[in-house]
This record gives sequence, structure tokens and C-alpha cells, in this order.
Amino acid sequence: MKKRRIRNSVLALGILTAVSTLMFACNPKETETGDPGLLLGFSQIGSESAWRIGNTNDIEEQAANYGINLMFENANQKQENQIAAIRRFIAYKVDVIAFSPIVEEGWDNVLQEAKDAGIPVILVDRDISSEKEDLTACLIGADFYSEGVKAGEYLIRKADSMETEELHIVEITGTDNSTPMRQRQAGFADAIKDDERMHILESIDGDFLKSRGAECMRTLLEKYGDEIDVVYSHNDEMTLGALPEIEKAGLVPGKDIIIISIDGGQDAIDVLKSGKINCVVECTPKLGKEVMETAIKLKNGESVEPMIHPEEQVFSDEGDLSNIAPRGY
Ligand code: GYE
Repeated sequence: MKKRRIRNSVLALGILTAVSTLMFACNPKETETGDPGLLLGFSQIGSESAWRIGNTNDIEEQAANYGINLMFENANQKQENQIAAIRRFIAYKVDVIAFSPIVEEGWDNVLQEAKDAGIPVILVDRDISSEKEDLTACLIGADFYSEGVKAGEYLIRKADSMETEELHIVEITGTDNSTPMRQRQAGFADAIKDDERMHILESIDGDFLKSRGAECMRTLLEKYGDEIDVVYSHNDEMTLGALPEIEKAGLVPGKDIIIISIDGGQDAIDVLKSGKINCVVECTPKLGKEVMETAIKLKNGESVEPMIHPEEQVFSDEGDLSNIAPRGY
């Protein structure tokens, strides 16, 4: 009997906590001081990679650091879910909207609705493509074109050091029509275009997913076999999916095939150290601090930088890999 009473009161406490959590969730603007605070609606693409999960964690941590109320929505890789989330943010009258557009096209209507409602929009990580001007306040994200250039420049140095006359490249690209896919492809192509040793055999869509990276690699190996000298993969996840397929085909990644990846998450850096990846171009997911500081400025009606690119480096077999700091994603 006694036990049951304890269990009941624990239950009652649980219900009370749940009710108050719900009340807070329905009225997230209210803070202890009565200050309405800043309400930020954030629509994330999904959870497709370590990069994306690291980005989500950083956004949540920095929102808490800056005392910003975050309405977070995960679109599970679907543009229509992002559009619906942005409409909910507008209906909720958030102060600022931030989102990472999964692809570049198709945002005009919903962004016009946000503009008409007077809610400023921050693009995080990826860009949009639109005929209309001033639909968004700014973009906080990496310079993907320069990441592609860095990957191409590494390959040219590698070819020099190997004194090779020809390199056959396969490219596993990120989500079709997304900014990182378009710009990582363009930057790499531009960097190698005047080098006669470089031949791209094929570019294939791996959608930034590990499973697709494996599938693409299987297809490419079946088609080209040991003709492949280089894999240029637009993110770590697809690279990590491709490596076991190369090994299954009896080839040694990092030796028989030069492997170039982008992101620089811990798993890829560990594989780089083991020699199975040759080069990782960094793309940092830690954009939260800039997002929060920009949201505060926008709420206060201050002007903001139209474009903020974080600093990024290259990790490769050319340098000392022993003191790379823990990556945190
Ligand atoms: O490289 C990839 C992620 O948009 C920079 O998206 C981001 C890319 C990143 O899924 O791993």
C-alpha cells in the first residue's frame, strides 16, 4: 500500500511537470523577468550526417547560451516539411526565422509570406536561388566553392608528388540542386580544368548519405574497376560509405585510390590518420553563435552582414596529423 502511494505521488508530480512544460511550450516567449525575449524559429534539413547532427547540437547550445527561445523543427529531408515549418513560424509570430534550405529553388512564396508578416529570415548553411530580391536578410554558412577549389588544389599537388601523367576521377556529389553540391562541384572542376592530367570519369548523386555513398561506389567500381584513381566525395558520410566497397573490390583506399572528402568530422579524421583517406577539407557546422548574434541584431532593427563565411582549413597526408584538436562532430 505504502509503495503504491509513493508511486502515485511520483505520478502526480510527473503530470504536474508535464503540464507546466506544456504551458511553457505554448508560451515560450515568457521569461522569468517578464521580458518577452527573442523567439527564433529554426527549420533544420534533417539528420543525414554527423555534420548535420553537429549543426543541430550547436544551434541548440548557442540558443541556450544567448537566452533565445528556440522553436526547432526537423524536416526529415523534405522541402515540403520545411515550407510547412516556416508557415507555422509565421502563424506563431516568431521574431526571426532561420532555416537551412535543402535545395536552392522553390522558396519564393513562403519567403514572401514571411516578408509580408515583417519577419526577417536568416539563411543558415545553404543558399537559395530566386529572381526576387530581399527575401532574406543574410546567409551564414561555408564558402562551398572555395572548399571545392581546395580539394582540386590538393589533387594537383598530390599528382605532382606522385609524378603521375593521368588521373581518372569519380565524383560522388551531395543532394542534387543544393548549394554545397553545386558549388563543391564547380570549385573542384574550375581548379583542375587547366590540368591535362585530370579526367573526370563520372559524377554521381550520393545525396550526402552514407548508404548512397556505398551504392554509388559499387556502381562506379562495376563500371570502371581499377581505372579509378581518385574518389572526390562531397561529404564524409558518403566517403565512409564508399571505403568498405573499395576494400571489398580488393583495392586499398588511400593507396590504390586517392580519397578526398569534405566536412572534417571526427570519424573521417580518424580514418585520415589511418591512411585510408588522403585529404579532408574542413566544413564547420558550428554556425550557432553567428546565427544567435545575427538574430538579436535583426530583432533590434540593426543592420547585419549580408554574408558570413567561417574560417576553414584542409587536413591531409601532406601535413602533421598528430595534433588535430577533437572535432566535436
Ligand atoms: O557537408 C553534409 C551535410 O550543407 C554543408 O550537408 C552542409 C552539408 C554537409 O549533410 O555532410
